[in-house]
Amino acid sequence: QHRIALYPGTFDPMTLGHLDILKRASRLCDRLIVGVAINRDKNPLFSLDERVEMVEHVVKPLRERIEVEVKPFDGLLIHFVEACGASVIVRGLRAVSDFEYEFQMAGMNDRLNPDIETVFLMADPQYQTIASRLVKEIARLGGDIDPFVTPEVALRLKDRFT
Ligand code: COD
Repeated sequence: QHRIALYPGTFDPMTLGHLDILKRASRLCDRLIVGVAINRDKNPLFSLDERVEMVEHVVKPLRERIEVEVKPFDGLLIHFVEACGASVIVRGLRAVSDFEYEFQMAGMNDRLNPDIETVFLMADPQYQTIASRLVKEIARLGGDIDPFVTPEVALRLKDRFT
């Protein structure tokens, strides 16, 4: 059976926490699609194109082992999952604070399509506290972001704030 998993997110920008989840997910499926959400509500710092480019760069090494695709999406997640032919949604869990939001989303998506399973993965402890929101704040205030993102993403953040 050819199992397709979808890892959706805003990825504004993709961090080492996201990458760790991606690596773990790549061991659980035959094909992995990273869905980059337009997410107008979150008012992203990086444009959709920039976010897709950064994800493309980050996933390159994974392609030696598994088929990885990066696709932008708008609208309802479950419709996108169906259009991709995926059977699994991958989400990352950090602390308890993530749980309520993730629990609700997984529950609602299950109501919308019970044949699609949401799977939660935990990042390695060294990446668990990394959040795109805080990385952007640190970059904006001139702090060192190198431990939290890939060099490519770090460059873009530094560019954006100088
Ligand atoms: N360690 C582990 N996991 C992490 C880390 C970390 N350091 N950082 C982030 N993650 C996880 C997040 O918990 C999340 O699961 C995933 O990585 C992506 O994170 P983000 O922040 O980039 O993405 P989100 O949470 O903004 O993505 C939300 C969606 C865009 C998926 C959601 O809003 C959505 O589905 N939108 C489409 C509209 C829709 O269908 N709405 C109805 C939903 S029921």
